[in-house]
Amino acid sequence: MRDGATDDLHVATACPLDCPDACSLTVSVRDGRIVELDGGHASDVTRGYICAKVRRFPERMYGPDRVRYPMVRTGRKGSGEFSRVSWDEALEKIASEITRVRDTISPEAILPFCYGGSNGLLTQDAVDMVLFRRLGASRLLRTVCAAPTGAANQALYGKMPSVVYQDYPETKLLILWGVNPGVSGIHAIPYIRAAQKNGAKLVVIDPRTTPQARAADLHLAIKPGTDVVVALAVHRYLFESGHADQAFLDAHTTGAELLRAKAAEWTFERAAEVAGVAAADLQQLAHWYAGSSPALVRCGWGLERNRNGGNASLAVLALPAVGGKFGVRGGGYAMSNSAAWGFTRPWLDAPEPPTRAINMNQLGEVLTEPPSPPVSLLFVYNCNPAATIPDQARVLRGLERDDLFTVVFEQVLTDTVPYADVVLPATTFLEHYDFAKGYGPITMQLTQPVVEPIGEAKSNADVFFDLGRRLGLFDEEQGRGELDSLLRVLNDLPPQVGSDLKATGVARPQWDGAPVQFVDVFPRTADAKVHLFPADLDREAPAGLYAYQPDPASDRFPLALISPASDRTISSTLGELTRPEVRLVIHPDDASARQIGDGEDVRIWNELGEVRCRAQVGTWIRPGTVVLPKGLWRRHTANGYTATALAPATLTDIGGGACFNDARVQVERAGARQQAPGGA
Ligand SMILES: Nc1nc2c(c(=O)[nH]1)N[C@H]1C(S)=C(S)[C@@H](COP(=O)(O)OP(=O)(O)OC[C@H]3O[C@@H](n4cnc5c(=O)[nH]c(N)nc54)[C@H](O)[C@@H]3O)O[C@H]1N2
Ligand SMILES: Nc1nc2c(c(=O)[nH]1)N[C@H]1C(S)=C(S)[C@@H](COP(=O)(O)OP(=O)(O)OC[C@H]3O[C@@H](n4cnc5c(=O)[nH]c(N)nc54)[C@H](O)[C@@H]3O)O[C@H]1N2
Ligand SMILES: [Mo]
Repeated sequence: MRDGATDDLHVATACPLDCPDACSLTVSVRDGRIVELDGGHASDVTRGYICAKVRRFPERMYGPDRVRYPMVRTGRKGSGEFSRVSWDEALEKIASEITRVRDTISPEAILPFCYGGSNGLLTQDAVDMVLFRRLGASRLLRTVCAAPTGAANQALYGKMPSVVYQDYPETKLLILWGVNPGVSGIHAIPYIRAAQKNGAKLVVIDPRTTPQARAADLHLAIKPGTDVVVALAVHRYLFESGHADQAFLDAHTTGAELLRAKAAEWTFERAAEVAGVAAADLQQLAHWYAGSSPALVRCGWGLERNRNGGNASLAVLALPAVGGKFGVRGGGYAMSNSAAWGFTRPWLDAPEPPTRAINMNQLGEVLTEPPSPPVSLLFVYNCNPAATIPDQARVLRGLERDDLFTVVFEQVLTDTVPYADVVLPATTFLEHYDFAKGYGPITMQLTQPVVEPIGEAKSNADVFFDLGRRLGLFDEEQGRGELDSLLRVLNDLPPQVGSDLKATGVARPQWDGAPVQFVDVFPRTADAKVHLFPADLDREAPAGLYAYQPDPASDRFPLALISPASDRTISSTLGELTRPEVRLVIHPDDASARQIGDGEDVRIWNELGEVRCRAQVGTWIRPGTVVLPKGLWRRHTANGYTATALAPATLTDIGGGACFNDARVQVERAGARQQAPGGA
């Protein structure tokens, strides 16, 4: 479409970044350059507006931190000294290193390392995965996020599609549990407000007083990691007060009696003591939940990132089954809808080899205490592990290893790039094709290139295809890169989805994108029942199902540190843009006990590391808990370490997930300021 007045070109596309909303976009282009990015109307929920950070995406594309051409390392690892080479030289070097490691050590000494850069169907688990499978590389367990909630949702319901934003206004009780949509999925907010306007009560369960908590009828500012006992106290009430839906339990579930037995010990008083809230508030929550229909639990990811995260997710997601909340529009649960489409990836035509699996949360340990065979070649793409993986100091030590060959395929000069032996420039979603699949709203949209690639940047599909051919793993039959992959995916998608995407750029599932649970969609477990006490998870969890493992706080490290999503970045993506100074949020009681005033320099530390920045004293965090944002870059703190330096590399009880919100720390005044913080 051309704009008569300015002659700008307006291109419709979609945002595939790691956020539930998957916004449709309108991008304005002038003389081959993007001049504006705004919301589109193709998706049902974008409604013409987008978040402030993605609006700034052109600054990222054209900015000074952009990787524009391939480079090889010339200085020591971490120094960031590189010289420019051609694509041919860079790929030949990588191919020869892959061959060397494969032939002289083991194919399993190669580890592809990728996560959430783009959640699209083309940029991940496509050509890249075929290449690494054919090589026989180690497999990566992609557990840094959503592993516990995913395992719980899978075991209970086989990841049945869940309630979408559009149906929130139908509910009478909305519980936002460990989720902060005002930051992490902003298009939910108008629907939450509509629900409240329609008379719904709002409950927020979060250690922070988020804006949604402020607007809530009830805010439970629980201690991090105690969600499992809060949910079990509600279960106990439902079972013991006659509010469990016995007919539903008999017809549609297994294991209800075992869950009931686990919940029995959690009286409101006991659970309140563990969670650090008033018993009367727990009772209020239970009464409202028992008495409301439709009632909706919107489960987020804040509650999964601790030692009890898997059991917490199970207990929370099991509530609508016990309470009988399914079968009505606006009732049930809302969790990730990433699996809602229900198709696997037929274009992934290389079977998964039975090679070694490495949990990505343990990268630091894997690199510094090498297993046999060691990881000798690390191929990083769609991920920024130097900033986002737990135990940052150890990850960085591992990346410094001289006998490790590291490839970083990136859009910008992230904190991981300085550790690369070879850097490859990647296109962004405004320069390549992709499929944007939301995990809040259930839509799929075509992402298309809006401008020519910047510098010599190339798409994942093109680069992995080229590399595979150099290694003799691909021939012409696998196509020639991105466009062939695009067509392959379009043809392999379910027919209606593929043809809708071709015709309009957007597809919705058959129930028009807004399924009612137990009316339009049902559990996708083998027997179509809800498994309230899944035996395999019971064996996996160290203390068994629905167990609470106590708070690890000690006299040395008495404070819990959490690092929730911020409105400045998506994980660490966009962290290169200027942002306000980063501060540690601390409650006035904790601050005054340490003689810390607002704005003073502090040192936050534990046995894994230390972070230095300034304090922000505020009552919007419960006493005993402190907050740093997720997704910081090393330049954002005074000493170059972030919250991930304090996050333990221990795993969650279920799913092998990351424990970002399970850090225990001490905080003290840092005295005179040594060094100004980076950023703006
Ligand atoms: N702007 C923005 N949007 C994002 C992202 C981003 O980085 N920035 N990240 C995207 C990604 S990758 C994800 S996974 C999602 C995450 O989306 P959310 O789940 O909303 O993200 P978080 O901020 O990690 O956690 C939500 C809330 O949980 C609270 N919390 C922390 N610990 C606990 C606990 O033990 N129990 C309870 N009940 N609450 C707790 C935090 O205070 C926070 O307010 O957001 C996506 N959207
Ligand atoms: N302290 C703390 N840390 C956390 C969390 C927390 O709660 N607290 N939460 C975690 C969560 S929820 C998540 S999901 C992880 C995410 O952690 P990561 O997977 O590391 O995600 P990002 O930080 O977004 O980094 C993605 C990188 O991929 C690149 N990229 C994007 N698209 C492409 C592409 O098409 N090709 C290539 N080659 N590269 C591309 C981007 O430029 C970006 O640098 O972070 C985790 N880190
Ligand atoms: Mo995430």
